[in-house]
Amino acid sequence: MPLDHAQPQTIFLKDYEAPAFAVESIALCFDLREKGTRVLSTMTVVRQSENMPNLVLDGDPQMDLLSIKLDGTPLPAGRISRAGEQLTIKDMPASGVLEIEVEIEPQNNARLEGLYKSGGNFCTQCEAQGFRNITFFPDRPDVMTRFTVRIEADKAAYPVLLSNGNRIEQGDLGAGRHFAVWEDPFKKPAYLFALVAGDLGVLSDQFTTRSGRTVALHIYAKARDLPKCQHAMDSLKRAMRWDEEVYGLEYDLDIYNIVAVSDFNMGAMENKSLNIFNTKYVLADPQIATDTDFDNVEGVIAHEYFHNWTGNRVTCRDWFQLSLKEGLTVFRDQEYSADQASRSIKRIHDVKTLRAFQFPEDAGPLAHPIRPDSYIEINNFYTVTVYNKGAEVIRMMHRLLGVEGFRRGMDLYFQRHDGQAVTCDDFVAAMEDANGADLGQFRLWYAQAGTPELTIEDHWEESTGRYELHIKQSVPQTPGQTEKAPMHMPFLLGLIGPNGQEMDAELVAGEGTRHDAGWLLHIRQSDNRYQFSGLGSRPIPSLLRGFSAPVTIKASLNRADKLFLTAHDSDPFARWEACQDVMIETLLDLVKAVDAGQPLDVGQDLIDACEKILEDAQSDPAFAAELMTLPGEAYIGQMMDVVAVDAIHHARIHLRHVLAHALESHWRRLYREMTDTVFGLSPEQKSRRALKNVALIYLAALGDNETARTHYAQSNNMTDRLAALQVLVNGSDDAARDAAFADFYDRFEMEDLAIDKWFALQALSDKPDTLKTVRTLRNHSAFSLRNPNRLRALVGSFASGNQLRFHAVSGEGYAFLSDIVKHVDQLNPQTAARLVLPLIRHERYDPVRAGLMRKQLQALLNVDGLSKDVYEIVSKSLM
Ligand code: 0A1
Ligand code: ZN
Repeated sequence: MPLDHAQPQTIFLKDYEAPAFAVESIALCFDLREKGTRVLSTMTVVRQSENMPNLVLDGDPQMDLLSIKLDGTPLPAGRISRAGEQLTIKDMPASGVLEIEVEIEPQNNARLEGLYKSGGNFCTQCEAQGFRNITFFPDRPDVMTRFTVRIEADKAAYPVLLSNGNRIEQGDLGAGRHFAVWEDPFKKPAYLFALVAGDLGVLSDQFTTRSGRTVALHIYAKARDLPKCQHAMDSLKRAMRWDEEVYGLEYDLDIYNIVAVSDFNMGAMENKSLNIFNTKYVLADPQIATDTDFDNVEGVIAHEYFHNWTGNRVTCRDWFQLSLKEGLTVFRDQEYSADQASRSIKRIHDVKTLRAFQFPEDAGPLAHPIRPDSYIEINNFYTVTVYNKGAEVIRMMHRLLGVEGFRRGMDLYFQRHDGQAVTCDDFVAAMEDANGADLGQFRLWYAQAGTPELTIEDHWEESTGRYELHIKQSVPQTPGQTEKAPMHMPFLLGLIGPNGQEMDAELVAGEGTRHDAGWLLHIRQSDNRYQFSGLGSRPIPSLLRGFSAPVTIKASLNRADKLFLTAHDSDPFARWEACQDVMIETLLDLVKAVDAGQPLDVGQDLIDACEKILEDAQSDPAFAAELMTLPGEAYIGQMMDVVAVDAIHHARIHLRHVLAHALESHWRRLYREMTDTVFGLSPEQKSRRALKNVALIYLAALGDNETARTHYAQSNNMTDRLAALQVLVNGSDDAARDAAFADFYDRFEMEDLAIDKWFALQALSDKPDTLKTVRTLRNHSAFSLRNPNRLRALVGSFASGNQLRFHAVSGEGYAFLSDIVKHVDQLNPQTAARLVLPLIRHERYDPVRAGLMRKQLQALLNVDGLSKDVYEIVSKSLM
């Protein structure tokens, strides 16, 4: 049990109570100094509930309370009590003005929550509960108030002073100091408060809304990074336009600021009109950012912008409702990105992310519904479940109600709830009421954890021309939820004839409708039967097109059917899925053969299918690249009862080797044909680069190191450079690898984001001495336990991205990780709790590994002063 939280408290959704007091307005004054910052808060507080005489404010137990006055008079000690995170003011009158002065130490704040320093500048992060580290306040999202913020600071060191809303005053204070006053006209919860003070450059632009208002757009970053901010700016303008066009949503202030900071626990934060971003999601130029980085910047810029309506204008009543804003906003950013380039590739990427991270979470000790019922530390619930499965749940409603129906629901949601803090139920009710729909059963998606499993069988009756699909669903047990009810979900189906065309048919039994994209079947029961008539021959079913529900499938489709779909399905997602399925099947067979010491056979049918893909690759190179990318080792592991760490690696290498040799001439041809002489960022150019770099991987599998060496030497952009390094770091040519890594370091020493890649790639190597390298890099002068990006690059990549070496049977990888977690926890518990995750799924491994993993978890649990963040994760994983 951690000492400083003798009994970490669990918070339950069922205990929710409306706030006893409202805060009508708050004026904050920050006196920023190097050795401590004073914060004076003046708030008007109004009682909401007669039978609650005491006002309870949240505040960090370490915070230095200097003075507290009510209506101008200091409060006597007997009226105040402080216990843990709470400050109680007894017998609060029906309304009053509270003045509270505190002193805080942003210069020593390594948690990166509340007010802290990054790169010499002051910045804040208040979601979820960081505001309580700044001052005493009812720090809960249903307390929304009007903020006025005055910032005073040294003028030379902190020329830029920013907060939310509009700047209404600024000036000099003498003695080298200056001030600015910001006022936010919109009521907001404290988690959306932000402040920045620093020496920053700015890239400025403007946007004219469709109603003709001009919005000033500013991106602040270190002066030397400004040239890397243009892509973020362009993305912001595209996102603003998209939200007007798709949802009729306009920006509501005259100014929109983004600040890039290099020490940040997460990706970015949607503070009202003052987004604070991890540099990773702002800075992009072709020299330091890959094509994927460019796409990520665009996606995150859009995500934070979209929060202005889904999150800020309408916010969450309590933190259990987090998916209300996050699931919805992820869905919106996914759709935005899908509209920018290739919709099908975006969908494939999103599904890969869901399967790689959310499915394991849903099947493990930390499984929780997208609206959790309880938590110890809310920061642990910014999960792929709440975010990405949450987005899938929204996507299913979008599919069930249709584009227009969904839009009607969104309109009603804003009409009803603008300016309010609401629940997931309120959202679903708006969708229902706008469409006269019944989403009663559908609501279970908010309450039940676990990935539903569909088992599908089909039956063809030649004599009647009838085809039947029998779909069974079951929702697995998850911690605390043993009884599950069947869910309502959309299942998109195609019926494909022997000529590869969609077949006409009539649905004669079962619930469903015909759409352009196929049959939209409704699954509601444990047992569902659908019958089609009017078919001239047996169809091949194209199942769960577009991944229309976040489920797993066991179907009776044979390998030939899947390869047929790979060649013919008109739904690109389903084509990719069919191909991956055959690859997985092949890989699992190879794993068995490796284990049994038997000869490894790939199957000519798969090789032929791949050859066909490469012959047709010109029409959509990025799609061919996706098709030819082998499932990752971790994903193969997920398909097994016990993860066969080493055999999986060998099987995958073998499959790549076979496909490389069998299709060598295609790889050489494509590598040549996909090489552009001029670099560009158009979707077509990115698409060709993607295939070229997949070709490079296969060429390297032929033992051709020369191509990667030349590829590195000739690369004029980070996508190519990284692709070459990725190959070299696993290759047999140590001299070439060392030379390339040394060159990379020298070239990018001043570029933190590039150096993160340098750390990450070395941690991802499949070489036997990788852990040794990682240990050495831990002591590298550029490494720091305090910078989350660097930590994730080295330690996160190794532990969560290198199954082979992290799970070395010696257990040394586990010991390394637990040691790091122990140290990081003392600085930054939120990040420590994320780093520890690769240890928690011990039940998936053989007894030796599982025992070694549990040993490290147990050791962590015994650490004195363990944070409740890490405590929650580790203790639940040992239950
Ligand atoms: N709301 C932000 C992400 C975010 C969440 C939590 C944080 O601290 C615990 C920080 C940022 C988003 O969804 O972008
Ligand atoms: Zn978000």
